[in-house]
Amino acid sequence: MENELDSIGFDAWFKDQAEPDRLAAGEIARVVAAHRESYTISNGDIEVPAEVTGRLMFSAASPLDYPAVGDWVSVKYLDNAASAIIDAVLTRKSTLKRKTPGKKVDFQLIAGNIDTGLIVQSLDNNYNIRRLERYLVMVHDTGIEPAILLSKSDLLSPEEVALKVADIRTLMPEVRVVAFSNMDTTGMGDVRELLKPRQTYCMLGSSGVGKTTLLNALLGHDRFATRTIRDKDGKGRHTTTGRQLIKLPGGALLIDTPGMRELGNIAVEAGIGETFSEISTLAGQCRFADCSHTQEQGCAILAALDAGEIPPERYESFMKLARESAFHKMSFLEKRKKDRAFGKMVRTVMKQKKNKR
Ligand SMILES: Nc1nc2c(ncn2[C@@H]2O[C@H](COP(=O)(O)OP(=O)(O)OP(=O)(O)O)[C@@H](O)[C@H]2O)c(=O)[nH]1
Ligand SMILES: [Mg+2]
Ligand SMILES: [Zn+2]
Repeated sequence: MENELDSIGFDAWFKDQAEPDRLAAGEIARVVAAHRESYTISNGDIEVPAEVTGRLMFSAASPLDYPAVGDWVSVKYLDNAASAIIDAVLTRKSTLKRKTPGKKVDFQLIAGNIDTGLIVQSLDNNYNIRRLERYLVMVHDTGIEPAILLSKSDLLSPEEVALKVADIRTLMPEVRVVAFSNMDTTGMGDVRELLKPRQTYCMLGSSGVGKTTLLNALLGHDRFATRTIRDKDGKGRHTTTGRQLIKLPGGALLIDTPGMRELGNIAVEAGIGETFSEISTLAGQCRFADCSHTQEQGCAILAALDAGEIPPERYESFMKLARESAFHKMSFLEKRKKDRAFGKMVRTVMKQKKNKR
């Protein structure tokens, strides 16, 4: 039994979280699909439908207390193991979440226990460095390792692809970047090499970038529905609706998710620091510890901006995310006041920069 759990990512760390007698009884499983109100769980051998106990529902204080795809759970099997009930979610190694769209600061759970977040962007009109930064912040914030997959390389010349990859490597030198095509299979070897057995990966990215097409390609057959040619622009529609964890032939565990329309404002701090590491390092050198990096004398970030060491767009997106992050810790009234004042400040700084040049 335990060996089968290992094959779907169970390791010593999770073993420590599980009650030994539940483990010995074969009552530990992984959530491999999350539907609206039910789940599919797997023990590495069989998959069965499952629901949560009333007690778990009752004691849940937030959506984060419910099981998500990727979670390890303790279960009781029913009807000769034809179905199961989930009574507890084991402590997560990592929690991939995003703020729900809208004003309220609520989180939506995307997946649990992800080792690597695969940020997928297509190299056509979906390619956008600023959006990439947002995804990176989201992934970094949860302590998950990010990797960037650039799909649809067949739509660009090899030179154009190389330029875009080089751009990203300059801005984010510590993140792995792979360009590939599901159509002409360029780079598929690199993608496969990235995916290690028993490690859990989650694909994140806008609708239509080719996440499910990649999953099918890695599986070697068209198991899951992708957007059809006729529905080419597929406005506002997601082809994938649920979240599923699939074991690939090489032994890696891959979660496909529906494309995200917007990331919402992300209330994060650690993630910003890592994604903008060159800027946050400078922040430590500002004269004032509470420097807002907008007007202070002795601000190391403004100095670097002036010296052209930080591109203005990068400064702007750092400030925007930092502001959103601080914003969510404030009350509504504070927010309204701050938002206007701060927006004005950043605009003034940018204007001064432009006038100088
Ligand atoms: N040219 C080209 N088209 C691709 C590639 N990969 C996927 N596509 C096409 O892009 C469209 C969208 O692909 P999907 O795999 O359904 O996209 P998705 O990211 O899963 O979208 P959602 O499930 O809505 O989030 C389909 O028409 C695919 O055939 C690629 O590498 N090159
Ligand atoms: Mg899909
Ligand atoms: Zn500063």
